[in-house]
Amino acid sequence: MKRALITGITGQDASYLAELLLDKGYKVFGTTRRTSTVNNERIKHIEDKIQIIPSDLLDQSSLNNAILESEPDELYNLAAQSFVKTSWNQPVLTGEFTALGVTRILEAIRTINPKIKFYQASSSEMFGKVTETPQREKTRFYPRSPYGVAKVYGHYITVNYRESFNIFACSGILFNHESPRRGLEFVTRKISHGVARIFLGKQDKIELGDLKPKRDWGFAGDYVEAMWLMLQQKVADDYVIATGENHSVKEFAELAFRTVGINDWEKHVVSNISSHMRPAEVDYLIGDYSKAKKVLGWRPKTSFKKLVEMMVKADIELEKNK
Ligand code: NDP
Ligand code: GDR
Repeated sequence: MKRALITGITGQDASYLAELLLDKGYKVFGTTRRTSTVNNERIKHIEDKIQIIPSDLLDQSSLNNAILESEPDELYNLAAQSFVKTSWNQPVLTGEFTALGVTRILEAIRTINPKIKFYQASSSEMFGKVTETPQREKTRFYPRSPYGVAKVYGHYITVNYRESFNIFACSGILFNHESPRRGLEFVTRKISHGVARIFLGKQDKIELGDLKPKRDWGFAGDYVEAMWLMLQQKVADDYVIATGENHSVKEFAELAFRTVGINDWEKHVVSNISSHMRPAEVDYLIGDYSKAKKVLGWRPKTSFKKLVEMMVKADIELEKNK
């Protein structure tokens, strides 16, 4: 039985990855940081099948201990301060978690068991103000937020430990991926949740920021399979994971409203650009996943329309039962 350790087990991606690994017969361990209230919503349905280990990205000994306790064959580093907007309010902490946290884990692997295969959750935010379209593995990074900068560090330290110490370390450069388990502060879930509540007569408007930015949005459940595939290869490498299609925030909102039969959607959306302004914006992302398709045999399975419908339907069910 293979063993896997996932950092940030309470997060969106970790919940899907844990399901996938359990289905494949893995023994799954996950780390949680200490919080004053338990935050296990996303993994409630599998809680009895996984083993939780307390550990924080800031605390080296807790990371060492997580590895000593779980003895993993594969380690997936999904923990991070992952909200781009917050990274301007907490730039140093974002660097500590999202950048230096990666080095702490790699150091733990290097000193405890360098045979552990490592996955780093890199991001399309590293491309930021894009220098090439579509973005691929060799596209120059131009991050636009403390989060993006921290992810660039995490990416290069992963490459560096692979080249310096021969650790099997992969970096998955994942474009935005969403699901009904997405945090409510991200724009897609904010929209699907707001649309559900408007449909049920519980609210009238959603306040958003700029509706123009475009993202390459995929389904998180499809993307965790790519993470696993990367660690099953003979050689460690880096891959872009995306759908190859992008849409604006406006298109997402329009489709979400149409899903519930509301066509005059603009009546329900307030675009308050100044109060949601980011000091620097990422306007346009679209990924080229041809390397992942060729080497990993991976491709996205869920269309944009299906994703939007899935999220709105799930939020209607959630809000109906409240
Ligand atoms: P989430 O925000 O849903 O989950 C992040 C996880 O990290 C949570 O479990 C959180 O714990 C944990 N965490 C935060 N800070 C610490 C810390 N100091 N020590 C230990 N754990 C911590 O993110 P996603 O699931 O969406 O993303 C997973 C990873 O992939 C992240 O690294 C993200 O940056 C990256 N990524 C995500 C993309 C996306 O579109 N979803 C795209 C590209 C990259 P808690 O619940 O306690 O807050
Ligand atoms: P992003 O996701 O920054 O791409 O990072 P987010 O959903 O926060 O923003 C996407 C775009 O929508 C615009 N926007 C709004 N965003 C939010 N959150 N709330 C609003 O009301 C709103 N109105 C417009 C934003 O300005 C932006 O242009 C996500 C995270 O999961 C990262 O961790 C991950 O690395 C990247 O995706 C790839």
